[in-house]
Amino acid sequence: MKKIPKLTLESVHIRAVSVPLRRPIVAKVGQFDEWPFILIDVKTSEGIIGRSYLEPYLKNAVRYIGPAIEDIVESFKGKPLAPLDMYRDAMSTLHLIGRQGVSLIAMAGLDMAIWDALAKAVDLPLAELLGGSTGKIRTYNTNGCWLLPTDKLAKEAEELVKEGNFSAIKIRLGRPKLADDLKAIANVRSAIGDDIHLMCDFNQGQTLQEAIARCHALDDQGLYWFEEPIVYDNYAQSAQLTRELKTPVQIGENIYGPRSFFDAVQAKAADLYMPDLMRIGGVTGWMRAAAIAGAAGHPLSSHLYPEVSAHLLKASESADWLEWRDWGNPLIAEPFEVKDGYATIPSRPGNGIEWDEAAVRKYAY
Ligand code: SMN
Ligand code: MG
Repeated sequence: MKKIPKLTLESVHIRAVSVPLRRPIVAKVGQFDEWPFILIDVKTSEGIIGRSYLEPYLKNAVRYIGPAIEDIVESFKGKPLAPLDMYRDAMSTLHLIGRQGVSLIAMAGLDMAIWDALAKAVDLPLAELLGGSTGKIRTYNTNGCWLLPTDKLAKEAEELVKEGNFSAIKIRLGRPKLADDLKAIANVRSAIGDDIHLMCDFNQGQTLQEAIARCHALDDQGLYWFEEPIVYDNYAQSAQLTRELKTPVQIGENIYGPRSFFDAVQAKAADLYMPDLMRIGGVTGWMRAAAIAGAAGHPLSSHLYPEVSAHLLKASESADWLEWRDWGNPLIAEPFEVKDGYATIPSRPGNGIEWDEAAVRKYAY
């Protein structure tokens, strides 16, 4: 039998890059012309390198997330690569500076890279290491239809569908006037027809009172879900909206760690959940949240991080939709194929992320 090497954490290599966006982001969370990534390479003494990235939204964030990652690595140097142990030990010390925010994001980045190394060591794709399989996962296109002037949306929506023969796309809503949100929906529908699912995202841009008025007014528009209608962490108010509305409420991209995820589920804050890997706590945090969502009967989608999320959805009981965004594609040696509304998880070992080093040099800052 082939002997599988036990891996030991040796060091971490962190690089900051920023990739120009094909379609600039205009959203309630901010406007972005480029998208920063923190690339993480975890080196083991056995020579296997685990890779992951973080999407910190803000270019300056690498100044504090980078040192946080290095600090955690410092305390685990020379120890066996065991992500569950690292998660537990880091949580028991990180509470001193807070278990959410930067500390959890740093942990999550490392955790994803470590799981990649472990999967490579046993020569399996991450989905298979977790007991699932590779192959296809349904995905919707999130690469556009931001809060643009409504007359720009029809053409863009049509492009979004065509880019991968998608059966679902996401638009952003929450314009100052209801009439403009209705125009946005009508323009998009006129371009893509009735057979494409239309998700919509409010990015927390409304108060509860505004959301009650706006979401009820849009409840018969046939939208697939209402994402983050209000501030992400008021689970009681979110539960009220979830009870009142026919359209399913989707939240999760801003939930930090499986414990808060559990709180949201217990509060019945939403119908649908879509964790974000850097906030839910990497692969370890995701799998714990996925168990909660599965047991509670909530469909689980993803937020950003399409490559690692695709593997994890394959290992999640209530897997629903992969959010597809291609902003990181230039950095990745072999981007995942997206065709006919499905992303294909490659059968190579690990999470499938290797860097295009020429592109990394080009976009470094
Ligand atoms: C989003 C993602 C990234 C930047 C802005 C907004 C959005 C989503 O919340 O769900 O894709
Ligand atoms: Mg969102």
